[in-house]
Order: sequence, then structure tokens, then C-alpha cells
Amino acid sequence: MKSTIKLLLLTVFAGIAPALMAAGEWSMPNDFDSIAKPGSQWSAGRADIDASGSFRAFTDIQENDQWKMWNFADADVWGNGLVWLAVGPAFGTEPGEAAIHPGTSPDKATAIRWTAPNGTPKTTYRVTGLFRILANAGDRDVIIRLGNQTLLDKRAITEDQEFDLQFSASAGQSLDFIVGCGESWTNEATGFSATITQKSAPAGAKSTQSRSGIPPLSQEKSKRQDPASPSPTAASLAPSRPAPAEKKRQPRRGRCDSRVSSRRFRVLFSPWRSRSARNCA
Ligand SMILES: [Ca+2]
Repeated sequence: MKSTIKLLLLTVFAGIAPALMAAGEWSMPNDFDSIAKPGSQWSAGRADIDASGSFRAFTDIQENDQWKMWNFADADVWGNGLVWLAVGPAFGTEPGEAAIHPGTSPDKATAIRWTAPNGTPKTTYRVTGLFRILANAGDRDVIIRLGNQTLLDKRAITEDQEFDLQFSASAGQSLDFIVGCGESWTNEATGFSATITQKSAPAGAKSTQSRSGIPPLSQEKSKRQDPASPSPTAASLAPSRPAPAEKKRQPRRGRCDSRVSSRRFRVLFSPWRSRSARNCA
């Protein structure tokens, strides 16, 4: 019930947030569509849970009526980590909710990254939000890291994790919201929301930044695939296909050394598996 109320509040906030947002404020999932776009403060990729500087941005996005998904689009898309914005119900996420899913080991954790905007020296920000445990979930690590400074570090958790933190960042400094696999790799899809608000700027500095420069999700025209010419990737995520259930908990096989074994995933993502593996040696 508590989780449902949180999700309801997030949904309501997502609906009114675009009208309320001002310069010096950034928010996920509202800014999801700005990921990797020029001028955006947001990106997503892989990050070792224990090594700052390990971030490597995802390279591909797939979109259909179920989700918009960033990943490496390689043979083992789940095992190498991904993030998505639910367009329809997907793996426990509700429409409009963002999710982070880690790869198979701590060095293959997945991060959504916010980078402090250009134009100001060190500035104070407040960040509030939630890592939401989805249905049938396993344990996972949740970490918030500012450069090499750890702001939040919870390992192998199975409960929702809220956060309300204050930090100071210089232009270009990155804040990583990281989800790792926990003690074993299975069922780590984690709902994610965050709002970053600029609290102060140095005297004489004038912020010229809007939150992303990209139209918010609710204002952007839906990018549905043209059914007459679906992309191969869209076909692999066909909207008519029922959303698969969360992976069942697997017997513990040591820390994060399991691999995708579900026949269902192999069938579901067979188009990706036929593609040459890349990026994730
Ligand atoms: Ca786990």
C-alpha cells in the first residue's frame, strides 16, 4: 500500500510537474526523453558500484507501446544493464515510470547520470526521490555518487529507498544514481524518480539553464512506430506481446555470477541475440 501511494503521488507529480518546473530544476522521469540529447543534463549507462569514473553511456534506444529502453543493444541486453521509461505496463512499472535494471555483476551496475550545468562555479543543489522496489523483486544495491563522493550507499536492499540530499557541484560534475545486482543477479528492476533543485548559486553568477532544454515527456508528441514500417528492434518488442512476468528468483549461485537462463528472455530478445555483441566484452 505504501508503495502504491508513493507511485500515485509520483504519477500526480509527473502530470503537474511540467507546469511547475522552473530554471534550475531537473526531474526524472519527466526528462527521460532528453537522455543523451544535446544540451541535456541527463544520460544513462553502465557504472561499477565501487569505481567512480567507470561510467559508460548506453548506445541504443528502442521504442514501442510498452517502453522506451536505453541499453547496449547487444546479445545479452538484460545481463548488460538497461534503463527504460514505461509507456505501458512493463515488468512492474506503470506508464510514465522510469526504471533502472543492473547487469549481472557489481561492475555492470546501471546508472542514470545527471551532470551539473555549465555556466556556474560550485553551486548547491537539493535532490529528492525514490528507488522503488517492483513486484517479485530480488535484492539490489542502490548508490548515489557525486564524482568519487558517496552520498547514499545501500547494499542488498529489498525495500523502497527514498532520498533527500543536499550537495554542491561544479559545472560538469556528475551525480550518478546507480542500481547494482545485490548478492545475486535476478529481479532487480527498480523504479526511479528524482528531482534536482538548484538552491544557491555563487554571487554574481547567473544561471542560464533550464532543466534540460527538451520538451517534457507529457508535452512531446508520442513517438509511436509506424506499423507499416516497424524497425527490427520494435518488432522484437511488439506491443501486442503481453508484458512478461518478472524473472523468478533463481537459486543463489554466488555473487552476481549468474547469467540469463530464461528461455522466455532468449525467445523475447532473439533479434538482439542475433546481432553482433558489442561494447560489453
Ligand atoms: Ca539481486
